[in-house]
Amino acid sequence: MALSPKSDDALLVVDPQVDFCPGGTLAVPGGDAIFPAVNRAAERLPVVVASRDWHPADHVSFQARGGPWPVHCQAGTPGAEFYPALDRSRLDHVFSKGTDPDQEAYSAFQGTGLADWLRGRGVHRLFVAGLATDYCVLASVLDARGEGFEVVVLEDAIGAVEVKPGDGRRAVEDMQRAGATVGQSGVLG
Ligand code: VGL
Ligand code: ZN
Repeated sequence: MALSPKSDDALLVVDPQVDFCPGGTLAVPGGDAIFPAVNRAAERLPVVVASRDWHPADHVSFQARGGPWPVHCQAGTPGAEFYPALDRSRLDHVFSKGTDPDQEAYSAFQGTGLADWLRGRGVHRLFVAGLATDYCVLASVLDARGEGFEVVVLEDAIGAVEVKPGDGRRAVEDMQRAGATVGQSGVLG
């Protein structure tokens, strides 16, 4: 498969937010290091969208409600903002997820209308970047495959939480098993 950009390509940047970067409440180690590759891909692809984790204060995934995570990406707070190194000028649309207090939503496709939006733009192949490899990137890639998109995961533009060591590698293997291709942002020229 030729990985050079085509007119029916898009880039999905999953949750490139302050709380998922060093200093944030749910930081991905080295999460801030993805942005040169993310911005490079965004410059080269004709359609660029981002998802954002956008939780209410009493979200079911928070430890106060018995969930696995500390408070993160609370809608409207500084931790939920896009990380400053992200070139937001390239974004055509932003999809908010996890907004229902009683429902977890790791995937950028869950309850957002993203699949129909992309089809409406004539997109067939989706490049995927963002945070975190082992949660929201994984879930988004699996849903993208389920929706029938070709998927290329940009390995230098993703980062894993690694609650357990090896979670990132296992997540990439799961994506490949689902039919995703893995490449580097450099393939885009
Ligand atoms: C995420 C954990 C909780 C993610 C979101 O964006 O990968 N991970 N909420
Ligand atoms: Zn979340």
